[in-house]
Amino acid sequence: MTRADLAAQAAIDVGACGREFCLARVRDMLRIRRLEERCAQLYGEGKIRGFLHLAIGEEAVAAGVMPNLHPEDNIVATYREHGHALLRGISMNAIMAEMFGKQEGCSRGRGGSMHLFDRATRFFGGNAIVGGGLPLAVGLALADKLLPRQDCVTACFFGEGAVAEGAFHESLNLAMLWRLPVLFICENNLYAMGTALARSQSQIDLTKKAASYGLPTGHINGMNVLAVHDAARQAVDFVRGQQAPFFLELHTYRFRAHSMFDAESYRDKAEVERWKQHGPIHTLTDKLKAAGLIDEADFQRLDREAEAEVDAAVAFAEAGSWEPVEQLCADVLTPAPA
Ligand SMILES: Cc1ncc(C[n+]2csc(CCOP(=O)(O)OP(=O)(O)O)c2C)c(N)n1
Ligand SMILES: [Mg+2]
Repeated sequence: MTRADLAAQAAIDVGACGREFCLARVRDMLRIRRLEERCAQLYGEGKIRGFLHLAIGEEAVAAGVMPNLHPEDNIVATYREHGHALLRGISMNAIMAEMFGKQEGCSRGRGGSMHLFDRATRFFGGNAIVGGGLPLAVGLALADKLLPRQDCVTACFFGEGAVAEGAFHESLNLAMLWRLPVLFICENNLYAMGTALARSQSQIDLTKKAASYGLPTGHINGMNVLAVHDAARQAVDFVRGQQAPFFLELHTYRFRAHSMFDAESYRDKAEVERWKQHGPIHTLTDKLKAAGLIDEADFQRLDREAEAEVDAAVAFAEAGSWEPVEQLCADVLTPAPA
């Protein structure tokens, strides 16, 4: 994919995509947004504990990429993965129960926010380690190649902070050397905790790092769900068809703090406000309204549905059960006595 192709994608208009397709993307992003807003509230109430990283503002990433994947494809994500898990098909009930630490959660309450996992949908986490998902994705793709599981793709999401890790470079190198079907999706939200990319990297065009290992690359406005969808469709087609890796950089921005503990002293409020003007939900909704494809009532209906789904998920999580303490050591590997 060339830069010219990507520029063409920026011009994708809602009319060409159609009302139903666009409504589905609004619905997807609203489901993520309302789920995460409620998580923040529940965190304040002490119902959700531990670490919590929200992707509010970044919803177009998961909403643009996920519809392009097949059920047999693998997904690996970071600790900012609630939306990815949800749109991959893990139920909101199972996600919320996991947030609460209840055994009805998708990781049986043992993972929490950062470790959502679901074998049935081939959602292989939820990774707390920066860059930790990349070798895992390469391993999954290698297994697919050797078994073989034909025509599968492994989609690997990671933040731009991962490019500072050796695992990033080793993973891209091996994926290219062994021609493994991995779609590397870099969610470049400009900051790794409080460190701006430009403060830590001499080369901030991350596609150049990937290109140095021979991967084909593309970069795109990650706040525009239609552009993300189109770029991801082409990238997924490439990876599936060529059985070779591809690197996609999505320019995005988180509207909230890095996690629930972050004074945000590394960026000013005006910058956040500027990015909010490009918020993925309202920009798409505004375009759809301007094109006469939807009206406010359509939006309100989707919003009510998302809120109702969240209400039901919270009730499910509240009614869930704690793992009995006797099971504390189940699945814990202990070394054999010497
Ligand atoms: C190997 C490792 N080093 C440091 C950390 C601490 N840490 C947690 S999140 C984070 C920033 C990662 O930023 P980025 O990859 O850009 O993802 P984002 O949080 O922006 O989505 C760091 C340094 C970690 N989890 N793992
Ligand atoms: Mg980042």
